[in-house]
Amino acid sequence: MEASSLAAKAYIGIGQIKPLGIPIEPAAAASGCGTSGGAGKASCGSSGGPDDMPAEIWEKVKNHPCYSEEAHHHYARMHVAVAPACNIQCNYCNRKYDCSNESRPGVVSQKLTPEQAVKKVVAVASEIPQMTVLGIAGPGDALANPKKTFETFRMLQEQAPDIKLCLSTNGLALPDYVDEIAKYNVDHVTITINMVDAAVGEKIYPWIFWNHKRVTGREAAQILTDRQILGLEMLTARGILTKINSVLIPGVNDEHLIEVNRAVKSRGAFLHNIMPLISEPEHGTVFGLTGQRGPSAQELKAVQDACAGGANLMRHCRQCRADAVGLLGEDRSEEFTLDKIEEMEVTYDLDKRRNYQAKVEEERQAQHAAKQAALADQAGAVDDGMKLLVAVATKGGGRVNEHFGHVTEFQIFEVSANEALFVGHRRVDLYCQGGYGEDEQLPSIVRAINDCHAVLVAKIGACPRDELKAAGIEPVDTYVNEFIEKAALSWYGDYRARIASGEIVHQPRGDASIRQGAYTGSGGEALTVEAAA
Ligand code: CLF
Ligand code: SF4
Repeated sequence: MEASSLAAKAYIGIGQIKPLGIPIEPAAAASGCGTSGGAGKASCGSSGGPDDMPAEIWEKVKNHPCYSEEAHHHYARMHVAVAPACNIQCNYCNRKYDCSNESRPGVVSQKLTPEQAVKKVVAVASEIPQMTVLGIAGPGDALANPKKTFETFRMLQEQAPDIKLCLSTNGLALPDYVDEIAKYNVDHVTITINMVDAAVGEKIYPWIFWNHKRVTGREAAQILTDRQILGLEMLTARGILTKINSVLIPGVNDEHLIEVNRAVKSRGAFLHNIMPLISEPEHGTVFGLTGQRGPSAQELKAVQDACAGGANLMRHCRQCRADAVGLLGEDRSEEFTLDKIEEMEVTYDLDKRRNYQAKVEEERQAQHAAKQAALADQAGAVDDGMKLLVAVATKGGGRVNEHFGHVTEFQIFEVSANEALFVGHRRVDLYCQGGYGEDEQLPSIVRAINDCHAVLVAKIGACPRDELKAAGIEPVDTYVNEFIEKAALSWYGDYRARIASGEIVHQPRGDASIRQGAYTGSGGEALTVEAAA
């Protein structure tokens, strides 16, 4: 079909994408970091801290797991699936499944009424005191279901006033609801913007529903992009933080996303989240059925890197489902099904939540200070520009503290002589199942981190160690419980020393594949299938 044949013509390979280098005009009325932080200030995005942004912005992002990379290790979010209908069609979506704005196709949801949703949020907030954000992210479009969306926000504000409100939208209806969004104190809005050019858009969107009729082709894409940009400008003018999600579709919008990044930065977007297309035939989407592939890990990184200097990037997104509960990268939704909630004794104790979060904040500050002190020891090395990727096994606390066999997700750091930067994560299937290593999982784990020179772990068995070595990835278990950045820098220094002594010869690495399909980490089983409207 059209999408795949066009894909073949327009493909942009790794290395062909160049950094922007184009001056960005700041938005006049913007309040997000994208403008106040200075053009391209790398620290003023999801990886920024209180010193990188105005105090009122830091207040909004410091405990939002998606808007602050650091916060996502400590604070949880939840979604309630109150918005089944959609007003557009994306070629990567099959609404029998979930909304690809914020969730992967193939993982299904339990549709809730606003009353059920609020009950669920209060129950979760009582059990998980570090749950700080409620998002409405499908399974359709939050603003194509305005009554249910805003009724949920209204009731929740009355019952749990400390929870931040967040919504995700395709943007078509956004300009009509900006006042309502402001009225309910929704501080964070995600708009999925995959293009700012209707010629690109018509390859992604077959139709939109607009002014009571279906509009197709380039006209549909033009209306959609105009509405998205208008909505973004209106939110920025009201000081509401915005995050732009873009699905990277190789051959369709890969190079174009650099233009999208520039366009949204100039309109005050706080963050840009470039996510890989997830596309399999069994999802039943147009792209899945026409063989449109998703990007490799290096293709995704190439586009993200090419956007350096534009809107700040989010790199810790987990493309979570529309009923996700818990920390990013874990899913506790199974613990909070409606029947289980009915049996729970729920006490919403605001003081208890505040006290708990104050302790989380203390621990976070202590970790931050300890990490800075550890990094100070590493400063001063001569940087010749060589950058390497390392995969890290961690179960939290910012340390190398997980066994290789227990990893469901590696964190990836890009290391140079004096910097170790988080650049993403890679999902893998558990190697250790029921106490034994599953050797058939090893090739897929190697493929997921094949662009890395080393994997830092707390412990690793002989078999995976040999297999990794054979693949050219160095297993490293000498930094147990060290802070990740310090360990990565220290390994890098050692690696350079071994090259200099002739012990090893440096070899560039290849590409890695992004794992497709549903997350199989902590308890994320599919819920009831609910076909959306
Ligand atoms: Fe949910 Fe989205 Fe709000 Fe976060 S998710 S509505 S901003 S609370 Fe977060 Fe999930 Fe990525 Fe979305 S990790 S898919 S960016
Ligand atoms: Fe699907 Fe979301 Fe696109 Fe609507 S906006 S078609 S629900 S991915």
